[in-house]
Amino acid sequence: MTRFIGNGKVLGAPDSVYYLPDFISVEEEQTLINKVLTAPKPKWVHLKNRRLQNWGGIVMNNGMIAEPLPTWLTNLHPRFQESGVFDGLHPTLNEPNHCLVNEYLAGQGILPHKDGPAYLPTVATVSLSSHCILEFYKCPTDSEPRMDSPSDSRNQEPEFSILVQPRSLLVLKSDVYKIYMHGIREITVDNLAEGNILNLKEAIPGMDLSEARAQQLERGTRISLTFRIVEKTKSGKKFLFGR
Ligand SMILES: O=C(O)CCC(=O)C(=O)O
Repeated sequence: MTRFIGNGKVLGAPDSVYYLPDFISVEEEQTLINKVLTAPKPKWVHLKNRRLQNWGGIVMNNGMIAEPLPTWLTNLHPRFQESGVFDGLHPTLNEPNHCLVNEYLAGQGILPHKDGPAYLPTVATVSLSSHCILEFYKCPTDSEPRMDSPSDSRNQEPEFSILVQPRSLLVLKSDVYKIYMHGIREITVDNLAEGNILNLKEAIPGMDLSEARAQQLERGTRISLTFRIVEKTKSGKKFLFGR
């Protein structure tokens, strides 16, 4: 099966959302979960509604002090290349140098936000262990909520949603990256009749749409690996001494 992202373009979504089910195998998923869960304790940053690990360096306004990604993450690079995930973004950069790992317990989520200009405008997310529904909101033109200062849009209805299953790849590009905010509601059960889920057919194969819409999916603990390219990077020494 070819994994070219063009084959997973989500119809009806603004440009551009791609969803590829079974991007990794069950064995690869288990290996990645083990790597995340056995990372050194100080690697975890505990936030109110999730915990996360930062791999590749700390992203700041003026770029990133780059550290190599560990091989358990770079092992996915050939598959990203084969799928063309990061093609056409930059003359020389076409593989991710940064990965934010998020862990959400059932009922945890993330407020709507944009990923911001430190990254080239593509994020590729590999999901592990549990599903979630990512909701998309058009960003008010006068505000720029980012990962570090999200917007509280909990009372606003999302324009559309994507059901993200374990082992899938979700790629957000172009307008959806630059103009839309994405977030995950803090609930424990997802009712698939609600919201405007655009990829139900692909995410729940073997069911017709009315059957799929009748499903209630209970969330478990979910881990997401979110890969991006930071354009401006320096080594630690150069960053400190400005050379
Ligand atoms: O966990 C996800 O799929 C989304 C994570 C996210 O929005 C982020 O890391 O900015």
